[in-house]
Amino acid sequence: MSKLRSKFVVRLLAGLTILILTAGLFSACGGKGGSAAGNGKGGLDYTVEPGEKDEYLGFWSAGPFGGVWVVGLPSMRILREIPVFEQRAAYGYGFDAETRALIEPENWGDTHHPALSETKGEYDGKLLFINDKANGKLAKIDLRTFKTVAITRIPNVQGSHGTAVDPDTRYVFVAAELERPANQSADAGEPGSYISMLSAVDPQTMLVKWQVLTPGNTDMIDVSKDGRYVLATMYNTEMAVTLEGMIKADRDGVAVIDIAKAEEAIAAGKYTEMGGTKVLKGAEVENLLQVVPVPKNPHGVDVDPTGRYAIANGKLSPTASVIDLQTLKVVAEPELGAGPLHSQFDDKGNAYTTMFLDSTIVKWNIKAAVEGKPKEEYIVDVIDVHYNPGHLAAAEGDTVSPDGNWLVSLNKLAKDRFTNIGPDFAENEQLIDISGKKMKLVYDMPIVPEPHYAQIIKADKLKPIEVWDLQEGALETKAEPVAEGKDRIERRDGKVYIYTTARRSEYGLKEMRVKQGERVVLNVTNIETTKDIIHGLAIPEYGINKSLAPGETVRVEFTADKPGVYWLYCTWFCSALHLEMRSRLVVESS
Ligand code: K7E
Ligand code: CUA
Ligand code: CA
Repeated sequence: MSKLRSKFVVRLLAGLTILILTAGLFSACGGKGGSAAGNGKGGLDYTVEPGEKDEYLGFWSAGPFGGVWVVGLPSMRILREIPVFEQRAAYGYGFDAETRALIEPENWGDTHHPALSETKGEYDGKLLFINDKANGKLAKIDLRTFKTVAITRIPNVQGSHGTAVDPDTRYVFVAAELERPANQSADAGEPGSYISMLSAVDPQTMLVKWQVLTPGNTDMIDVSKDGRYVLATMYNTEMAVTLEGMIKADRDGVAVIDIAKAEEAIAAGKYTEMGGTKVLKGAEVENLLQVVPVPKNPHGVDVDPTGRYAIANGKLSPTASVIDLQTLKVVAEPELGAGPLHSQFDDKGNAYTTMFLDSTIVKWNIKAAVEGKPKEEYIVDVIDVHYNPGHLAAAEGDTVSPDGNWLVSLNKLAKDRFTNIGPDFAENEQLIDISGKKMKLVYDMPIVPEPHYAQIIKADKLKPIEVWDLQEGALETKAEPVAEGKDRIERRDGKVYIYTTARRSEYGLKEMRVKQGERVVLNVTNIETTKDIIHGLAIPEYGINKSLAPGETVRVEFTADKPGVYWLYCTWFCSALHLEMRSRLVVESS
């Protein structure tokens, strides 16, 4: 018997002993399997009983749904959507001047990469950033309210793609995947003259502080754990415009940009102005940008929790490239399987890499690979997923201390996993227990297409509000809170100001009488102080549709150009008399 096999037998026996012991434990206490200890088959329990709460929250990019799904883990229950780049009636998002200004003119987006804010390399639960690949935008979401509070258009780029923060959220970095001519007003120009760049955005002001031109398209990015480098894979170092051209070179590269050097160069005025921002030519500023060659057309690049290594995935090569961040040299190219795309990490020195073509996740030991150990030793385990995984997301996975318990495989194809729903299939998110040596698939969660990446944070790091403070709840739409009993209509400065309240089951004003042609400012406060009592207000004929959480005030403006009677009605089922909750807008013909 080979040494390896005898080792395996020893492990098997050890495993069996543990199994027998734990089985004994559960039969002794006679429970359902214990909540933390296991579900009776070894491993973690993923059941979250009715009434129980999830330990983690996952923020899923919703792809062309233009927003974010919030998912509880390990239950994999969808808890809400955060609308970002697209109007969403349920939340009244994009139905007032302020939120409409955020999403217009496109009113759609393609979100890929959520990036939670960090402090000292840990998710701090304050902010969430997400890109819009379609329209070159970046959004900021406040995690106290789960609302989109800012959207920035990144100048000079098409396809803002990879998105990442540094360990103290000094910047949000955004890659520009799709190259284009430097001057869009000129004719198409020679493809060789197209540009791509990496943008550094200030998380507070959401202004682009600087951009760095790169010698290839920037695709996926990550930041080193010491905040020194931002790294970007470039699959098109050829700067070609055809598929054949993009896969011509044997090696492409990872651009490594020194953040402090960029700041120095900006301070020293070594930039050119382009599209209103300061642009550094990566190749011309000394020590600003280095390219680490990796096998052709890499995709994901992920820095390991220790900060020592960055893993670039081969996509067209069956290998990952381990880049030593002290020397910026590739120190190992472990062979993993077909189509490696993205990596995540646990707390034990292992990486988990998706194999798009093999439909597997490979768990491998970084140290063993760097030490040049044989494949049987650095590959710890391989699990089948269903099917064709893109990203994967581990609990606290991009921090300096991943939790090493849960991993989700975000599979692009579901094929035979769910009931037929016509030719547009669901995608499949699979929950995997990574607490043991062997990965264990525990749950399939169908989801509408198509998420790309997700980040998973300990839920107790977030401190969301439940009931708005009256003043703060009026800020978003520049409204004025209306106190109970202060319902009124005022005419001044050529406008009609309607102030009213909403509570179960009535609006303060039963009737709102205006004259045809008058400009109306409607200001409504939900004066409830009980959590989860949400009211809506819709006057469809005037394009009005808002929702009001307890304590929230909204302001909408319209011109009463159509005479007649229009009911303002409540769109959230708030009480037994919800249907009766309405107020009459009477527009008297002039
Ligand atoms: Cu889908 Cu990160 Cu946009 Cu890879 S990207 S799969
Ligand atoms: Cu208020 Cu329904
Ligand atoms: Ca290439």
